[in-house]
Amino acid sequence: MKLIVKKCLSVLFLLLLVAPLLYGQQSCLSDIENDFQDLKTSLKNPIFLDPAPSLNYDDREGKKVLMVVVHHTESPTLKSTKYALNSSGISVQLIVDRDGSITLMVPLEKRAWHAGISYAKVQVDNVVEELRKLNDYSIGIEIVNTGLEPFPEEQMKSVKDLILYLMKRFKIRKDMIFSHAEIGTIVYNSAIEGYAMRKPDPHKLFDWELLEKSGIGLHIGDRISPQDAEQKVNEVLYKVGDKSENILKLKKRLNGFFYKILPWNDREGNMIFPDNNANYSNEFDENFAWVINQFSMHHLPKEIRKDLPLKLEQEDILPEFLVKYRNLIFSEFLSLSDKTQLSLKPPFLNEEDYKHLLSSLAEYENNISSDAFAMLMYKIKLYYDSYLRYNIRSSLYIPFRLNSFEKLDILKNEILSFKSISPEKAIEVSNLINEFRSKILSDFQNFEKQWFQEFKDTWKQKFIPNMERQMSWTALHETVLEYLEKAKKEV
Ligand SMILES: *[C@@H]1O[C@H](CO)[C@@H](O)[C@H](O)[C@H]1NC(C)=O
Ligand SMILES: *[C@@H]1O[C@H](CO)[C@@H](O)[C@H](O)[C@H]1NC(C)=O
Ligand SMILES: CC(=O)N[C@H]1CO[C@H](CO)[C@@H](O)[C@@H]1O
Ligand SMILES: [Zn+2]
Repeated sequence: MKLIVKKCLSVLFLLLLVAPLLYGQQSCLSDIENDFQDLKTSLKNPIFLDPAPSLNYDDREGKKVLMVVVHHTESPTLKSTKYALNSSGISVQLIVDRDGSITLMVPLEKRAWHAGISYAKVQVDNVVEELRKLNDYSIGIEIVNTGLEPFPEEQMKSVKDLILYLMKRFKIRKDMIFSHAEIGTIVYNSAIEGYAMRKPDPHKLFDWELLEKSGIGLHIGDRISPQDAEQKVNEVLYKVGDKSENILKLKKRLNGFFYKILPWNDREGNMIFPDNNANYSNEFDENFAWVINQFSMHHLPKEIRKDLPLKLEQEDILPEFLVKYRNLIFSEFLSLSDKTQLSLKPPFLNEEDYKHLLSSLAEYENNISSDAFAMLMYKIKLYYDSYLRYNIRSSLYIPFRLNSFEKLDILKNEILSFKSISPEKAIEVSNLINEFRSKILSDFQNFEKQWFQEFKDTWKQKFIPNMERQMSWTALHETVLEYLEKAKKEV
């Protein structure tokens, strides 16, 4: 940093002689360095600069910064967060670590890629607009948190200071501070043949009340007593499945407050936009339950919010049947290994080639062993523990599967290139390996099918009904909404 400034100053000195008034000292620093200096001057918190590759962000194309979107990272550390962002080719302007330190990664005026599919109905220069693709209008803050733990005080304090700084610098209104969960809309996901909320971050333990006390965002906070809140929760006005004009009114009210009521896309993948004045049904359907979930995670009072699920799904959908496939594939390998050894035992191979064969088999065993499967299970579990649980993907075990086949090719080539193998034995062993290959291929395919099916069934039979019960509309939601509408008018 110092070096750049020095070099700049000397250039500046020359320029000043030639063209005074043309260049200010600021022009010597890049945008991100200017932001960094300004943050360091304005905030007491430790600030770090670690620019993201410019490939991972771009220009706002003339759009103005209007809002802040907060996230939790899911990744357990600052380092793993940076790695995860970069390796997915995405970005965020700022990351706040557990100790409260702040890392600046993207120039604040630039468009980082953190909000994805998103929507908010907001006021821009006194006109109500439905905005989508909120990366254009927002500054993103990632908060290091696995999604399963509280946010430390130090960290919350830095988030607060940072948002106050951004509000002041970009003239962001206090009602324009959003969670990723509530702007992230609902989408149709063909893998589960159903609708899902895209993002659950930051989770229910995020301290919205602290922010609101400092003039950030709208929240009912302690304007309702825990006793009153508790009592209202038990007063159920509507629940999933109900139909009424009041539910229709409520949908319009929530859209007026900023939420997207209809999903982002329909079953055919067509985008549903605009939402405003759309033909809402008067039913409290599954999609609306998701909207209520989005609203609840941010706006219910702390004492009530704590009873929402921390993760979106409470059902553990870890495929027990994995063990069955592990044993099946491993026993098929053992059988291949036995048959190959029996077929190629000296004198059919010379001693040297036979030793080589045994070590090649052992190496392959390593790749398809119980240990390798245990690793696969562990990864799947991690995946289920994280927020993408509702979005099944096969990408986790595809490398494992590919690896099994690639390494099998290597094994086969090694065996066929032994000097002492006869043409007849080469054919015999080739056939054994090919047979093994088609068996484990069908095992993997069955595994995939069963896993997906199990996931879908659990999703539909257990998770969705649970979620719907949690989201039964209560008098509390209406009370909170009433407060928020009033507070918004006063912004
Ligand atoms: C970011 O990702 C790019 C492309 O994958 C890679 O070349 C680069 O080394 C990564 N940078 C960091 C800091 O990890
Ligand atoms: C509005 O929705 C109802 C029920 O879903 C449907 O019958 C009607 O045709 C829709 N009207 C318009 C204008 O889309
Ligand atoms: C997935 C897996 O188990 N891969 C292993 C395959 O075998 C090589 C060599 O034995 C190991 O380095 C890999 O980790
Ligand atoms: Zn997020």
